[in-house]
Amino acid sequence: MSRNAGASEAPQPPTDESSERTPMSGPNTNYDPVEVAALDPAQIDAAVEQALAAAAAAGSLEELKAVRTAHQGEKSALALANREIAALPPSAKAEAGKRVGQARGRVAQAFAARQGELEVERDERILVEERVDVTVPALRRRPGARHPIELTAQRLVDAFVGMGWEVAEGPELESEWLNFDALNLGPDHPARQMQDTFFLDPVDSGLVLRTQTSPVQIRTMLDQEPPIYVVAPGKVFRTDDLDATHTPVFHQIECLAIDKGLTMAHLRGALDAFVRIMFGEETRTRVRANYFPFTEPSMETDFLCFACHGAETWGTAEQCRTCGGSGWIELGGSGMVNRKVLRTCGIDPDIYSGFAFGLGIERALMLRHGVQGMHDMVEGDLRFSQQFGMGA
Ligand code: FA5
Repeated sequence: MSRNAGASEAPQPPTDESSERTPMSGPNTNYDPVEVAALDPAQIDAAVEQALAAAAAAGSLEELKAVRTAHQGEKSALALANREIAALPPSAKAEAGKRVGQARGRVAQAFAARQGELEVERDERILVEERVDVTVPALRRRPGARHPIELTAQRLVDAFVGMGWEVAEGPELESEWLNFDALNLGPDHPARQMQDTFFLDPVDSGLVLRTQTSPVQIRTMLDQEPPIYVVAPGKVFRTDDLDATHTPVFHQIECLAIDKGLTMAHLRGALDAFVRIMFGEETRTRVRANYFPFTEPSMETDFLCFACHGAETWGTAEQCRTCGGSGWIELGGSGMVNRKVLRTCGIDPDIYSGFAFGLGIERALMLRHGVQGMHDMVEGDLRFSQQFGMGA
C-alpha cells in the first residue's frame, strides 16, 4: 500500500495506546466536545469541586502543596482537559476553551486564597511560638575557675622558668626504687611502712603511688648531665586521713640544682627567691637542722611570718594567729644533695654539688589565705576557687 493510500478517507481518531485509555478527540469536523470525557462539563465541574474541597481541607501549607499537584499539576483532570482543546475542531475550541479556562481559573483562585489564609495562620503561629521575652533575665554561665593550688604551682614554676630553670615531670605511679632506694631511704626507713605509703598489688610489684616529688630528682639526674636546674610540681599520695592539716592526696613542688661549686649560700638564695614569689618581697628565710636521707646536711626551712613580719608576739595579748607568735612559719624540707645520691645517679660528688628543697602547696596556700581547714582545699567547691579572685 502506498503512503497516501486512504488519505481521502475521513480522518480517524488516533489509535495509539494512550488514546485507547483516555478518549481523545481527532480532527473530526463532526466532533462534539461534550462526547469527549475529559471535556464533559459534568466531569469538569466535578474536578473543580474536588479541587476546591481539597484546597479547603488542607490544614497546612505543606498539605496544600501536596494536594495542589493532584488538582493543578500536569496530570490533573483539568490539565488533561486543557490539552484536549488543542485537538478540537476550530468551531468547538472557543466554547471548550472558555469552560476549561474558567474551571482552571476557579481552582487557581481557590488555591491562591487558601495559600494566603494558611500563610497568615503560619505567621501568627510563629509570632506566638517564637516570641522572645526580652524581660526574662539572661542565662548566666558562671565561668569556671582554676584551682588556687594549680595557680600557685604555675606561678612558682613560671618564676623559676624566668630565672632559667627547667620544668621536670615524673609519673604518679612510681617505682619503689626511685621513690625510696635511690633517695637513700633504706628498706627499714619508717616512710616505707604500709601505714604511710600506698603500695600497689601485688606488694612485690615494686610500684607505689609516689609519696613525694623527690623521685623526680633521681629521674632528672639519671637523664641529664649537670648543670641541672629543675623545678618539679606534682601530685603525691600518703595514707594520711583527711583532717585540718592533712589530706591523702596533695601537691608538692620540688627544686633541684646540680652544678660545680654550689653551696648552702646558693640554697638560701633560692629559698629566699621562692618565698618572695609566694609570700611577698618583705619575707626571708631561716633554716634549722633536720634530717632527710637524701640531703646532707638537711634543713627545715622557715620563712618570716607575712602577717606579723617576725614580731615575737608569743604569750602576748596580740599573739599572731598566723605563726602562733614565733614570728616564723615552717615552709618545707631542704638540704645539700647527699653525695651517696649523686653517686647513685652517676654524678661525681667531687666535681659537682647540689641542693634541693620541696614543700607542700596546700599547706603554703592555707597559710597564705588563712584557710582554716584542708577540707576547703580538696572539696572542689567552685566558690572556694572564686573567692581568691583567681576565677576564670
Ligand atoms: C618531703 O616530702 C621531702 N621530699 C621534701 C624535701 C625535698 C626535703 C627536697 C629535702 C629536699 P616532708 O615529708 O616533710 O618532706 O613533706 C613536705 C611537705 O609536704 C610538708 O612540709 C607539708 O607541707 C606537706 N605535707 C606532708 N604531708 C602532707 C599531707 N598529708 N597533706 C598535706 N600536705 C602534706
